[in-house]
Order: sequence, then C-alpha cells, then structure tokens
Amino acid sequence: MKILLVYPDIHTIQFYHFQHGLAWISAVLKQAGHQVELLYLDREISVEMFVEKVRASAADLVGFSSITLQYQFTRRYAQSLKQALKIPLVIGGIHATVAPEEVMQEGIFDFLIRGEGEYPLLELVQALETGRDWRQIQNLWWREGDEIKFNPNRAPIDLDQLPFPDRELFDENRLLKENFGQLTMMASRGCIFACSYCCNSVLTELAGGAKKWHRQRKVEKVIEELKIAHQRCPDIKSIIFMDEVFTAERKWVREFCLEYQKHFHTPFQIYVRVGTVDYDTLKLLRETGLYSILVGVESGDEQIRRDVLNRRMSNEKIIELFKWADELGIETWSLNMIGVPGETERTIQKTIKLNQKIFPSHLQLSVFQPFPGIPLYERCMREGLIPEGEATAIYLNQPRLNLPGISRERLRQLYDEFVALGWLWEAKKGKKGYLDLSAEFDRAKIHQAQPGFVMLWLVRILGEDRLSILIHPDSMVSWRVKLKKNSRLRFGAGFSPDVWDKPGAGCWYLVKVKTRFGPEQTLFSKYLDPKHNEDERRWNDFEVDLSRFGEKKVELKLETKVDNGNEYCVAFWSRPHLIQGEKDGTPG
Ligand code: B12
Ligand code: SF4
Repeated sequence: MKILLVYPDIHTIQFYHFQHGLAWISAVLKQAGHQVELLYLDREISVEMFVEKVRASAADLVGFSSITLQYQFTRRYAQSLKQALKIPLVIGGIHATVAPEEVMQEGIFDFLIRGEGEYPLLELVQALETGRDWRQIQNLWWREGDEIKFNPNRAPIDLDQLPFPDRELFDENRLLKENFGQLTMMASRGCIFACSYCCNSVLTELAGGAKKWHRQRKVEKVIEELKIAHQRCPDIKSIIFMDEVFTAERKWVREFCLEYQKHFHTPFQIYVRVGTVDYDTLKLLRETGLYSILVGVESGDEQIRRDVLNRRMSNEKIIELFKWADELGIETWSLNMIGVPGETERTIQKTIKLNQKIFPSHLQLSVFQPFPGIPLYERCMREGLIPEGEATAIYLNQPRLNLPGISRERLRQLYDEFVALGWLWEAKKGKKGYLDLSAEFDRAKIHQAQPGFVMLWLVRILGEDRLSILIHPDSMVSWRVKLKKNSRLRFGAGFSPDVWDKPGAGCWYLVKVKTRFGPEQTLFSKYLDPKHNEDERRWNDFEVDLSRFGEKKVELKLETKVDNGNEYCVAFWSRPHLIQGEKDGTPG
C-alpha cells in the first residue's frame, strides 16, 4: 500500500525539521513492504494545490501528524481532501493524543491513532489492504455513525525492537544545510517527570506510569545508528539529542560516554534537567564532546515552579548547574516561560533576576500556551482564565490567558524587554572580534523616526541566525569608539524575509564616521533591494576599512535610508563589530 504522511510545519521558526515520529513510522511501514512518501508543508499553500499534491502522490491512505499549534492547518487541509478525494484519512501525533475526542468529533478523519503510532498504523494499513476488520486494533479511534469508538492503548514500544528511523523520508541535504550540519537524534522516549504544562504528564498517565513511559535505548543501538548516519553524511558537524532529559539515567549516561568516545569526535548538545546531573557526570559528558546544554529554568519564582508548574528544584541548584557549565566551558541555553497562572510583574522580575545571575549563553522565552489535555490547561479552564473562542496562537509570544495578576499588554511588553535583555546578555557573553557593537547596544545613541524603530533582534534569514540591530528606516544608531591601528568594521546586511514579496524597493546602508573636528565622512554606501534581486535574499557580508583614522576617537554611525518612501523595509545590520590591529574575529 502507498501511504502519504503529511507534516504541517507552518509559520514556525523558519527551519526544516526532522520529525522522529514520522521517520520511525515510515521505517516500520517500509520494513513491512509498504511505500511511504512525505508531504512536508513548510508554508501555507492553497487547498487546491494541496489536493493536487495528494492526488499526484496516488496514495491509498493519508496520515497527518499534528501538534496543537498546527491543528488549524491540519484540519483545513484534511477537510479539503475529504471533499475532493476518496482516500481514508488518519491522524496521529501529540494533538490527536491529548485531545482525541475533540478531533474525532469534527468528523473529518476516518481514523485517529492515539499515542505511539508505529504498530497501530501498520496494523491499520494491513487491515485496509486485506479487507480485515480493524476494530480490534489497540490505540485506534474511529466513528460508527455519530458514535466515536476506540480501543485502549497498548503498552509502550520496546525501542530496541524498532528499525532505525527512516532518515531518507526527509530531504537529508536540506536538513543538514538548514540546521548547520547538525544531526537530530533520540536515545530515549518519554520523561520521568510530570511538569504540569508538558504533554509528558498526559503521556505518562496513558502509559501507566513514568517507569513504563520513559525508555532508554540500548547504548549499542544508539552508537550503531550514529555510525550509519555518519557514513551516510560525512558532513555532520554536530548532534542534538532531542531526548526530553538526556541525563535521566546516570548509569546509562556513563556507559554512553565511554562508547561514544571510542567512535566519534562529533560535538553534541543535550537537554538537561536541573537535579539529574552532578558535576562529575557533566565533566565526563564535556570530555566526551558535549558543547551545549539546554536547561528548563521556566520561572525564577520558586513557588510558581513548585505549585503551578510541578517542578521541584531550588534556585541554588539552577545557579549551580549553570556555574558548573561555565567552569567546564559548556555553552548554556536557559529556557523560560512567562504568563502562567499566578504570574505577576514581580514574579517575572524574579525570572529576569535569576537569569541575570546564571548569565546563560542564550535565552529562550515563551509565553505560556495552554494546550488541551495537560493539567495546567485544566486548571486554567477551572479558573476561567482562557477567554471563550480564543484561537490557538502560532507564535509563542502571544499571551492567551486573562490573568488577574498582570494584563496581556504588560505581559507582552515584559516579554519584549526580557527577550531584548537576552540578546544583550548573549552578545556580552559571546563577545567575538575586538569590539562587538551589538554587545555595546545599551550605550549606543539612537536616532529614530519613531519609537521602536531601532532595536536588538535575533534574526533568521535562510536558516541562519544572527544577532542583529534592526533599523526600520529612516533611522540611525551610533557609538563613540576609540579606534586602534588598522581598524576595520565588519557587519552583515539583510532584509526581513517577511517583506521580500511586498511591494516597493530597497534601501541604502550607510556607514559614516565623524571625528571631533573633521567633517562627517561616508565610508560605505550600499543599496540592497532583495525584492527585485533574488541574490540579495540572504545575509550580505561587508568590511569597511577604517585605517585612515589611525588611533582616533570617532563617532561611528550606521544609517539606513529608504528609497522612494518604501514603507515595507525592515533592514538589519547583523553583529557589527570592530576588528582592530592584527587581531581578527569571526564575521557574522
Ligand atoms: C523534539 C521536539 C521538538 C523538536 C523537533 C520537532 C519535530 N519536528 O519533531 C523541535 C525543537 C524542532 C521542536 C519544536 C517545537 N516544538 Co517541540 N517537542 C519535541 C519533543 C520534546 C519530542 C518530540 C518527539 O520527537 N517525540 C518522539 C516521537 C517518536 O514521538 P512523536 O513525535 O509524538 O510521534 C509519535 C506519535 O505521536 C505518533 N505520531 C506522530 N505523528 C503521527 C502521524 C500519524 C499518521 C500517526 C498514525 C501517528 C503519529 O507516532 C509517533 C511514533 O511513535 C516534544 C515532546 C513530546 N514528548 O512529544 C515537544 C513538543 C511536541 N513540542 C511542542 C512545541 C510547542 C514545539 C514548538 C511550537 C516550540 C517553539 N517554541 O517553537 C515547535 C514547533 C515545531 C513543530 N512544527 O513541530 C509541544 C507541542 C504541544 C502541543 N500540544 O501541541 C510538545 C508536545 C512539548 C510540550 N510542550 O508538551 N520540538
Ligand atoms: S522535565 Fe521537561 S520533558 Fe519532562 S515533564 Fe518536565 S517539561 Fe516535560
């Protein structure tokens, strides 16, 4: 049978993602002799085009994978198929798992598979192919007239019995290119904790307890999969283990490190939960190749962490983990969330303060989104915090709760301020080049047409993240700097991809220098118009020679000027930095 798997990944961070769930499903189906194809929707397409793509695939069954944030697209595309073609439709993934009744009640999908989909889907495919009855299949939901029927879930899968995920399902070259050579791996499934805002609390219950839900793959299997991946793609530069908590089992981690050291030199990144790792284990991981950890801090208020989020850990333990990582030279990501029940301006300030203390290399911030099914969602419903008819947000910076302790507007403002602080800390900590002007953004002079036209942003253009100064025309930002011998200014220039297809033209990027007594000089002027020139739709890197000023104090100005009153112009200057004397820095 031919199965088309549809993966909507629309309006998320512009990135091509590897989806382990689908890759594993595909491996199991192919192993049983079925044909599998992927339809990856990385942007919205018309329903007509969608139907055409499905028709062209000549699939016998279409399977949708959806998280809650993508369900609005999933529903629309599935609905259009239902009307246009007579192909059975099945849905799986997190949204279907946490809210199966809600999905089945809509009457769009013929089948829903709750939880791990590999074997239930295989059994469904076999039943449909041979005309056998599918009503016995565990994990399966279906409709009979107006009635929704379902079978209970089977026990969680023994991961070592599964074939390796089918990496060929995805465009591997694109994956590696857009992820900077980073390979995605999973050495376990599930989590031993049950934070109230996370799907794992539901999945653990479904599986019959944390011991059953959390499964660690055998080290030898993980190593074997990694060997094959390295053989297939010798260009792998790093690995990210997407395991919820890589350090859940200390004994396993030690065994993994010893084996990994024997075979690979590829640096890797993992998710760590505070309290699951001690200094020695972290050191061993570092020696094995660990270069970066992602750590859920979530809130700086211990009471919120404990009573609202069900996360038991002290601020001291969080600070200690980041200190260890700094000592060992491990890059740190601090993952945070604001806007949960009980949140006030004071508790958000505590979260900011805690982050100031731990001083992470990178900060990630989300506004809490109540996803159906999870315990914190139920609490929000009970307390009447979710306004009726509120649509699911796609971007995780949109407040969705009516909180008694803080207004949505203030929450949004604090979100922006917190994010900007994060960029600033990042610039200060990761200082490259002699003088990183983004890191000195707080002492820059800003001349802007309207408030908010000049700010610090992390900008992704064609999959490449760069810390940038946004200058919405016509604006200017300047610094007083003391130049050294042979100074050069390096920066990248780019236009927001959001405006590439908008009407209008480009803009001028100008670098000017004013000395104390001399006239202002324009040392660089470049007109970029990515709306009309496709090859300018990227980061454009430049270097400006400042050696003529010798070792003077000057005012260095970056100015953006629009052409023809072009309102759709969002210009970025990525990490402008001075390289002085013989000392060199990394561009970009
Ligand atoms: C790894 C991961 C990521 C990775 C990779 C995402 C990806 N493409 O898979 C990255 C970092 C990119 C990521 C990004 C995001 N993520 Co994420 N992520 C996860 C995480 C930790 C593990 C997912 C995973 O690989 N599990 C292992 C595989 C084997 O399981 P699975 O994907 O669930 O698939 C199985 C079943 O669901 C089922 N199944 C899945 N699809 C289908 C299809 C069919 C037809 C069938 C029959 C069955 C089936 O069978 C699969 C095999 O057993 C989950 C937490 C979790 N436990 O699910 C969060 C999670 C999925 N992420 C979440 C969120 C919110 C996001 C972001 C929006 C975050 C952001 N700030 O942008 C983005 C959205 C990107 C996107 N479009 O997916 C939420 C979603 C919540 C919800 N209810 O929707 C989760 C559940 C975490 C949470 N908060 O609870 N994520
Ligand atoms: S530790 Fe992380 S993955 Fe585990 S339940 Fe909490 S938030 Fe979810």
